[in-house]
Amino acid sequence: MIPRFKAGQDEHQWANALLEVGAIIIEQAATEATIDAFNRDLQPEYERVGAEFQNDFNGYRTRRVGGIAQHSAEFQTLFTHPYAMALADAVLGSRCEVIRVGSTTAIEILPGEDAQVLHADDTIYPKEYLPFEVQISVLWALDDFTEENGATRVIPGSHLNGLHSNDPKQPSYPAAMPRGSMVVYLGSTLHGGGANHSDKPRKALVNTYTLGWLRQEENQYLTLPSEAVAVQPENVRRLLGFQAHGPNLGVWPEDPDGKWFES
Ligand SMILES: O=C(O)CCC(=O)C(=O)O
Ligand SMILES: [Fe+2]
Repeated sequence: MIPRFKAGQDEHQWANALLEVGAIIIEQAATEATIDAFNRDLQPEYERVGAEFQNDFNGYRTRRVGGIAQHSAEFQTLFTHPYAMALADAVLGSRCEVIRVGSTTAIEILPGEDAQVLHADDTIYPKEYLPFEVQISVLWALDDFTEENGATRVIPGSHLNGLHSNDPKQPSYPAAMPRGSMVVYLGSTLHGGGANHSDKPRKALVNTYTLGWLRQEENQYLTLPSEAVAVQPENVRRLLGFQAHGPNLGVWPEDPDGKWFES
């Protein structure tokens, strides 16, 4: 089973549970108002670009939107949520100077979609060189998640299977949870979107956080218009990658404390 916690309770257990089991659920960590406003902002984007990412892996009855920082003022609340930050720090903080985003994706699984293949998100990296956790994913339920409507499925313990394990013989469990909750999983944990057997879409926002010295999955510099970056608060800009990693990596001619961080 996926360990399940309530927002504000037993916080000292969360990181250990995540590292032990590979995934945890934290129920109702965001407010209804945040989720409502986020969903309202994203709706036109699903219509506009949602079908562009359809393929064998993502599915053909799933709509996706990336580069979320430019689409909703509510993004920052979810992206820099203290629970996400604390768990990213607990898993990754000892192996990098700063943590950065990997990707920001809204996912709407439409009725009739099949289950996604179970996979580990960190296979985008050559893990044989990186035999430790390099990222976590924080997936927000933007609708109530049920087994019927395609709640993300997770194989507890699969992060211990070894490199490039994509042999999901162990049982997977649905991350059923009320909207506003998050399921957090390690980069090496097998998981995937569930089949949607209901008659309504199932919406999620998944943000990944990685070691700050790794290449970002979603290239924020080319994805986001600079005006959209400029209006973000400093902590969001930094997390999006607009900062150096220590004194010598990802530097640029202007002083890091100049162009983007002048407040
Ligand atoms: O939509 C979901 O529940 C999970 C999607 C996912 O894991 C992915 O696309 O990498
Ligand atoms: Fe995934």
